[in-house]
Amino acid sequence: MLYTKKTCSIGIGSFLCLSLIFSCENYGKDIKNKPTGKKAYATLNPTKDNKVSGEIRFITIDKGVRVVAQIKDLSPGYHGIHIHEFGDCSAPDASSAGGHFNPEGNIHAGPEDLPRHIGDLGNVFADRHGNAYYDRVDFSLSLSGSESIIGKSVIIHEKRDDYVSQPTGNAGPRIACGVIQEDSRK
Ligand SMILES: [Cu+2]
Ligand SMILES: [Zn+2]
Repeated sequence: MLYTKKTCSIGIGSFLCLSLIFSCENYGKDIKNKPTGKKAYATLNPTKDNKVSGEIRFITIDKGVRVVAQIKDLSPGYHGIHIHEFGDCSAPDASSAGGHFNPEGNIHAGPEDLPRHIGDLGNVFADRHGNAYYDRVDFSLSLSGSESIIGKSVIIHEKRDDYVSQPTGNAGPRIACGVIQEDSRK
């Protein structure tokens, strides 16, 4: 009787303890991804003769900017994604968006490389249905100050960014474009 009771209380004890650990972990995660500053977004629209569209969001968190994008109607495989220097998608081929956003005059590279263009976000990967999902924390982006990305544009390319070819990663034509705007929604 006593033995059973003891086992039971140990059981409940560990359960409570485990739940506490798990909820603490989740609590920590929430804190880590909690917006701590400005947010921004861009609606991606297809350039002429393309049908690619999507949305990208930028959320300032504790140590960087979380970038989350959802893009559809791509050809399967990798496609370059960059922030370009002008918030102007008006040209049919989006050439009006200019080159990669690069206020520090660095070389073109991959998103995890330093130095790199601030705009070098790498590639999105589209599945066989043409859907791509991108979610990473970037430590070079900023939504405020002189190198803010607000008012710039996001471009999706037809080809994979090779992270090496200068100054564009040889990512080919621009297939979607969107202007980055501050998101004041709560
Ligand atoms: Cu680009
Ligand atoms: Zn670049």
